[in-house]
Amino acid sequence: PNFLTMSYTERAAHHTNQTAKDLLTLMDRKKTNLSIAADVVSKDALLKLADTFGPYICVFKTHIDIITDFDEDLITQLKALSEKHDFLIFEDRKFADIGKKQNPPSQTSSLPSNIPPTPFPQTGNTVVHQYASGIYKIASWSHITNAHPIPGEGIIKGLASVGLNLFSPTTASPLSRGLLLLAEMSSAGALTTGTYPSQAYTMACKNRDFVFGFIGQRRLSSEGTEEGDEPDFVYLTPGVQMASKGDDLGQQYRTPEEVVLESGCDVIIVGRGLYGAKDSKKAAEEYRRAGWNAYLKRIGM
Ligand code: BMP
Repeated sequence: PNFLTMSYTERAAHHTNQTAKDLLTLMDRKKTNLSIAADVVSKDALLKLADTFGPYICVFKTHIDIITDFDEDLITQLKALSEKHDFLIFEDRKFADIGKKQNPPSQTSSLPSNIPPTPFPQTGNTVVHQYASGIYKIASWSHITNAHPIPGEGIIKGLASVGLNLFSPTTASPLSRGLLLLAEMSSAGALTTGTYPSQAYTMACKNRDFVFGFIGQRRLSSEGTEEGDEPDFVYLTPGVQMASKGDDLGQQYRTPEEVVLESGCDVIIVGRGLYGAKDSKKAAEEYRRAGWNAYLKRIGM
């Protein structure tokens, strides 16, 4: 199948991960492939961005650790806005640590009886805790998160042991989360070159229940996979702006057309181009329309 010329909704049927299906159908339903990179440092500012840009976006991308006055109420309100405006939340955590212990010791027998069992696998290591625990408890609220493939496949296994085993506390239904691998970065001098993206691709192919796509600059080829057997992935692409080519710290920008039409990516992630604009709604509509028209052109509509 040629996924490049297929609609997002048609592609949803080629995914098993529920978050992937939700995202792809949401995009067509809401006619948007725009995501905002909400890089602000206060709770109020973050919620304001979610409410202002919510009607125009499919994904609200956070860096929750830059919020100075983070509290649990922020998460409650952000979840409510995600339902109100129909968008998914993506915590851009860029996990990069180990996922599984080399030789998991048998821990249950050695635990003192006053320590309650942890809700997640005892064999998981650093990323398991970073995803499930701490102050932010990312897995409990973020539909999507991402990881660098640099530590090897164990990082995916560790994160999946959390993200695929969560249940809604209210309805008890499964909350299957989704993971993106960072295949390429937008910044100048990034080390994601050579065989790095294709190795990320291979890791993703082996873990399609959880990994449904990439953060990258272009759709990756499927060299090595048998014809007719090619899997689909969703590509979310940062480094998008229409008015500027870059910043003074190495960010490199491309336009929505270059990203969606020429490079075959799916979601444009825009930060300063949106929240830095004088007229938020005008900018949101311009980026939404540019991204959407590029998609329609690509699928021949
Ligand atoms: P801006 O559009 O303001 O340059 O923001 C880009 C956003 O995308 C930031 O949140 C950054 O963390 C993220 N990002 C990136 O710029 N390049 C990458 O390769 C990967 C990213 O996640």
